[in-house]
Amino acid sequence: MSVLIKGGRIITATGRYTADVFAEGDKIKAIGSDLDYPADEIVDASGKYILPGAIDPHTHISMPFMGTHAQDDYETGTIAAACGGITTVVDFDLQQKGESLLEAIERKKSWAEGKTVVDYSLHPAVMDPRPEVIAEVKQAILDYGTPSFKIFMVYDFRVDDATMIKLLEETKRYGGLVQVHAENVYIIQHMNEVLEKEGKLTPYYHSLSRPNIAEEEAIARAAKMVELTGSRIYIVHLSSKEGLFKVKEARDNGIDVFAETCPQYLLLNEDRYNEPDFQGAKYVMSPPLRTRESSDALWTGLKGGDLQVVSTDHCPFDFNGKKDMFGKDDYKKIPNGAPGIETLLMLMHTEGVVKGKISLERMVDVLSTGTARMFGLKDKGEIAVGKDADIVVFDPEQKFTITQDKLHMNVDYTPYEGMEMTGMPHSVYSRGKKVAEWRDDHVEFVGKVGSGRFVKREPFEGF
Ligand code: DUC
Ligand code: ZN
Ligand code: ZN
Repeated sequence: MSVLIKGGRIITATGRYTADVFAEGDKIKAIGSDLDYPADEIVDASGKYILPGAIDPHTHISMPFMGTHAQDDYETGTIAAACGGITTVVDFDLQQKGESLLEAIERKKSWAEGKTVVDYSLHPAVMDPRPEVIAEVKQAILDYGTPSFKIFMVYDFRVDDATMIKLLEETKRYGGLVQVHAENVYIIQHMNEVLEKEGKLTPYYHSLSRPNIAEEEAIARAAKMVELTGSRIYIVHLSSKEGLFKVKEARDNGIDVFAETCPQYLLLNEDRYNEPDFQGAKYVMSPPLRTRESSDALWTGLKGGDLQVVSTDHCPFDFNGKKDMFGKDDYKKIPNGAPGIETLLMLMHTEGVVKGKISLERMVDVLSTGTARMFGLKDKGEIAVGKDADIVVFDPEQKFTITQDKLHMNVDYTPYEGMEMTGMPHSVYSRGKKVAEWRDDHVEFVGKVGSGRFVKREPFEGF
C-alpha cells in the first residue's frame, strides 16, 4: 500500500512548507518537490495542511468507574479517534486490587486485541501499591514499553505521598514518568460535607466541591516530591489558573513538572453546570470546569510553553440513563467524565488557531510532536522521513457544525453540540492506511477494525 500526497502545506512544530509526501507500507519514505513515485493512491492536497496524526495520551476506554463503565471500547473509541484525526491513543490501564501491574497491562491489551483501528499504548495506573508492584516499574518500562504511570491523589483508590515518592524514585531509576491526577482529597471531602449540610446537591455544586485551591495544593505538594527525588512528574488535565501557576513556579525553579490541559478546560466554563433539565450533569467531570479567568490563563500557558500537551480525558457516559439517573439527588453520584476524543483536533484548530490563540505550529506541537516526545513515541508525532505514516490531510476551510449524530463516540451527547468548526480532516492515514475521510457533511470511518497495533514506548534517557 502506498500513497503520494501532492502539494500540501506540511506543518511541523517549528514551521511550514509546501512539499509532496510519499508513504509506503507503514512509513513516510520521501518528502520533496515534484515527487514522482508510482503509488496506489494519489491525493491532490493543494490548499490543505499535512499534519502529523494527533496523539491522545489521556483516555479511559471501557474503564469501570462509579458503578458503571466508560462506554467506548477499543473499537468504537478508536474509530471515533480516527474520524477526529487522532492516530495514536495512550489509554489508562487501572490496576485492580490484588492484580500486578504487568497483569493489568496484559488484561487491557487483551481487551484491545483485534479491535483498535489506530495504534495505541497504555499507561498503567498504580492503584494497589504493594512493594512488589513498585518493583514492577522496571519491567513495565524496559520490557513492556509502558514508561508512564498514573497515580490519583483523590478517590478511594488514591495513593499516599509515601507511595508517590517511591514511584518517583523508581521511575527516575529506569527512565519513567509519573502522571498525577492532582486534587486535595481532604478539601473535597470537607466541601462535600458542607454542601451536603446545606442541601446543595445539584450539578453546580460539583464545581464548588472541588475548588481551584484543591488542585493548586495537590500540584504544589507533588512538586515538592519531585524536588525531593529529582524525578519528573506530569500533571494530567490541569484545569485552573492557580494550578498552572504552581506548574510554572516549579519549572522556573528547575523542578521537572510538566502538564497537559484538555479542550473542556480551555473552552467551557462553570456556568454550564446551571443548564436546565439537569443537563449540567453532562459536564460533571473531575477536576470540574472553572471560570473564564482560568481558561484564559490556560490558553496563555499553552501558547507560551508552560503547558506542553493537550489531551481529552475522554470518559463517556450517556446523559440519558447514566448522568441523569445516578446523581439526580446528589452531584457526588453522577459518573464523572465527558466524551471528547473525536472533537480534539477540530476544536483546537477552530478555537485555538483560527481565533489566533495559538499558532498552527504550536497546535501540532501540543497535539502531536511534543506529545510523542513526552511519552516516548519515537516513530510518531511528525511528518518526517522514517516516521510512521500517521498523517492527517486537513482542509482548513471545511465547515462543520458539531452535532452528536455526525460523530462516532458511543455516547448520546457531546459537550460541544452546535459549535461551528472551521477546518476538518479531509483524510486520515494510520501507518499508511486510510482510516477516515470526509464524506458529504462529516468524517466517515473507512479503515479496518483490528488494524491498530500496540506500540512499545521508549524510556526517558535524560536523568
Ligand atoms: N475524572 C473524570 O472526570 N473522569 C475519569 C476519571 C477522572 O479522574
Ligand atoms: Zn483524572
Ligand atoms: Zn482521566
